[in-house]
Parts: sequence; C-alpha cells; structure tokens
Amino acid sequence: MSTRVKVVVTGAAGQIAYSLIPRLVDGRTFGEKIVDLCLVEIPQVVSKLEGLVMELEDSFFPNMGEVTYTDNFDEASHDADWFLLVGSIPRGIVYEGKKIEERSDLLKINGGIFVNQGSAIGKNGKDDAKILVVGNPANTNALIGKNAAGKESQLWMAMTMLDSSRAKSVISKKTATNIENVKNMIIWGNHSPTMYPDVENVLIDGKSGKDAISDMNWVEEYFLPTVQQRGKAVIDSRGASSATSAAKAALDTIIACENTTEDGCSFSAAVASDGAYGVPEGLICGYPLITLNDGSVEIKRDITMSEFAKERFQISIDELESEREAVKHLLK
Ligand code: NAX
Repeated sequence: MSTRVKVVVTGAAGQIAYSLIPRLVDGRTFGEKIVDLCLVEIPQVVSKLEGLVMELEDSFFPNMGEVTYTDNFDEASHDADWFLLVGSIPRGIVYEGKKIEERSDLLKINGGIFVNQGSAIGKNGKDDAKILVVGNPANTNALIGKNAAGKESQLWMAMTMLDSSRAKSVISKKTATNIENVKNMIIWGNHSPTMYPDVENVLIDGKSGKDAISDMNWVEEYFLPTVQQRGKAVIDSRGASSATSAAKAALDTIIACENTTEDGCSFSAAVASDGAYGVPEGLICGYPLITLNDGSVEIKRDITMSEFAKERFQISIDELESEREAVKHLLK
C-alpha cells in the first residue's frame, strides 16, 4: 500500500475548505500516510491561498507532504488519489445581482464547472481515484463530472454524510443514545430536501429504528422535515451554509472509504446507480455503501424498505431524473 496520498481540493479559499484542509494532514483522516495537497481556486482569489499555506506550515502537521496551489485544475489533477470538489457557488449568496436560493439556479451556474473538472480527472487522475463532490447541487454535479471523466474505474461520489450525521444527531437526542451508537443512517436519493433519511433501518444501540421508534407521527412531523431542512435552517441562522459540519462529513466519508466497513454496517454517500433498488441506471443516488478489504466501495444490497420508505425514496429519484433532464446538454 502506498505511503503517500495526493489530495486535490477545489474551493480551497472557501469556508468548508478552511475547516477541512488542516484535518486532511493531521494524521487522523489518512492515518500514517503522508498527504500531498494541491489546492485549487478561481483566478480572482487564488492568491489568498498563499496565506492558507503559511498557516498550514506554521501548524507543524506531522503528515503534511508537499503543498501547492493553483487556479489551473487540469494541472492540479495529475496523478491525484482523491479529489474533494468543494468549489462552487453556494446557496444564499448574491450572484450577479440575484440571491441564489433555487436549485435550478445552482444547476445552471455550477453545472459547467464540472464538465471541465470531470474531463481533467478522467484524463489525469489515478485510475482508482476517488472523487467526492461537495459543491451543490452535489448529485447532479457528480453526474456531470463522472460523465465527462468517462473512466469507470474511478469512483464518483456526492456527499450525503452530512445529512446522515444530522439525522443521527436528531435520533440520538430523541432516544437519549450516545451518537456513536447510532449507526447505518442511510440517506436515500438526492442531497436536497427530498432526501429520505431511513429511520427504519438505522441501528440504535444495536436495535433497528423500526423497533426502537414507534412514533410515526414524530417521524413525519418532526424527524423528516428537520433533517431535510437542516441546511436551510443553518443558512437562515448563520447567513452562510454549513461549513464546519460539512468539513467533518467530508472527512468521515474519506475515512469510511479508506477503511474496511464493519460487518453489518454501512455508510452514506451517493454513487452511480447500476439499477440497485430500482433506481434508473446512471443517476448519482444516495445509497448505503460498504468498503471491502481490497479498498473497493460497493452498494449494500440487502436492505429492506417499507412501502412508506419506497414512496419517499421515489420522490427523490424523480427529482434526480428531472435534474438529469435539466443538464442533458452537459452530458455526452
Ligand atoms: P464558499 O463560497 O465559502 O467557498 C466556495 C469556494 O469555491 C469559493 O472560494 C470560490 O471561489 C470557489 N470556487 C468557485 N468555483 C470554483 C472553481 N471552478 N474551481 C475552484 N474553486 C471554485 O462556500 P462553502 O461554504 O465552502 O461551500 C461550498 C459548497 O458546498 C457550496 O456549493 C455549498 O452549497 C456546498 N455544501 C454542500 C454540502 C453537502 O452536504 N453536500 C453541505 C454544505 C454546503 O452547503
């Protein structure tokens, strides 16, 4: 196994990246490996990264390798093992005189970025590179990027770990359980308010949610809307989208992919459907995933869903299909 890992991070001068980048080299996320970082920003702000690099150097991170920064993604992408595609325009900011709140606006602005980045990753990234799209709309950005990359051996994911962590947090409070003992919180579908956080298959102190939570009124009236709208609630309060929790979720996704999954467990991310659970092929859909001993990541296929869950999941699948339709001109 290689003792070095090269990680490319876009949006490196942004809020999420400021929490994320130091923790990539602190010896926890990649264990003993030396981490080479390549930080990418748009030309207007790339010079700010000089200051971030100074801070990283001043922090004496034991596992930090070479750190470079650039506004040239193509150049950055060579031989990278991991791509953390955080860079995009977030909801809630004013862009060209308009407050960006709708997914359709985000799709339009951000979709184009992922065609170029995807083709560079396909051309220059390692054959077994893993790509985690954080920038919204994450699932459809990943769809565009994966399509442009055209390399099946690379693993494209869109981040749903934050939704999973938010759902675990609500459940741990409701059931007075330590959050570490809330496991297998599957997020089905899109990283959007249509997502379905699977309350029935979550494990709470080893007991399934189906058995531990009987109050379906609470599920429908409180749990689902709270998790589905949590991103908006944070924006409404902070005036900016979730940053430190999003960074933690990205790190948790990397850790889940870098380590074999415990028997019977799973983690959450969206990957390309191969028809699993009846999802149209190719959509980047939130699934339960497992990492095998050889480091490959697969969809866990033995989850049973109730009719209630299937109905909710279908709403999110329909939304993913309509997003794919909206960006079909960007797909080759
Ligand atoms: P910031 O606006 O603080 O940072 C984004 C950075 O990306 C900016 O510095 C910008 O210059 C840079 N950027 C834009 N286009 C770029 C490009 N083509 N190449 C490289 N850099 C580029 O946003 P931040 O709060 O860090 O959020 C980043 C993204 O994460 C947003 O799209 C946001 O909506 C999304 N989120 C996704 C979450 C998820 O769970 N999947 C949760 C948190 C967050 O909402």
